[in-house]
Amino acid sequence: MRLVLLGAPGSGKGTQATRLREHLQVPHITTGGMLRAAVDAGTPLGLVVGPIMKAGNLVSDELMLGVLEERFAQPDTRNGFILDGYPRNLSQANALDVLLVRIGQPMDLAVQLEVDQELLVDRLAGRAKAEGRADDSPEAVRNRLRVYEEQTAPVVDHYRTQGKLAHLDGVGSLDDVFTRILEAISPYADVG
Ligand code: B4P
Repeated sequence: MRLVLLGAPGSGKGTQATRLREHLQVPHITTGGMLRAAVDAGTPLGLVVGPIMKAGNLVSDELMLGVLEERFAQPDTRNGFILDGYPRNLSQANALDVLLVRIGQPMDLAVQLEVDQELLVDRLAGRAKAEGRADDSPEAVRNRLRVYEEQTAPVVDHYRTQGKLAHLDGVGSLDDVFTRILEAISPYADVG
């Protein structure tokens, strides 16, 4: 199964991807997670992207493509993947199409999780309290939601046009949302 998860910050992409990884037994590729690991380790990449992420802005397309290409060069991606956090704009969506065709792994489906903005803000405020993530401050969250509307929302149409979009309600319990995703991906995966 080759799956892309789309949705605003706080829509549950990372949360559901973790569950899907166990279920589908394919790697969860999280660009946000990879960048946070680089920041925590103080690598040259981390030093560059740390302030950008803290402000809730997008890291440059060029840097992100490098990170992604390196990840897809790992052998564990050959039997499928769950991609979470990429693409975040149309240029990344086009670059991803090219990359996946080049490695002979065109994606099966993009799943979009739809959640109202008010609920997104509540969820991220909850995570800010629980985890203290640098980009969950109220100011960064406002910016991330704005960046999503301006740059990432058009990616949904990119996949709709390709006939590869499943648009799902992301509101409800973690189990409810997970069940909706399993139903949407069932034609593409042996998910039991
Ligand atoms: P990400 O790590 O992708 O952050 P995110 O959009 O907030 O989503 P995340 O997956 O973490 O949260 P989730 O919705 O699961 O990106 C962080 C930053 O990295 C970006 O701002 C950018 O700077 C950079 N970046 C990453 N990829 C990039 C790219 N391709 N190009 C450029 N820059 C890039 O969950 C949020 C909260 O909601 C959690 O607390 C969770 O418990 C809760 N929640 C989830 N589902 C719920 C439910 N059903 N009910 C109640 N709460 C729920």
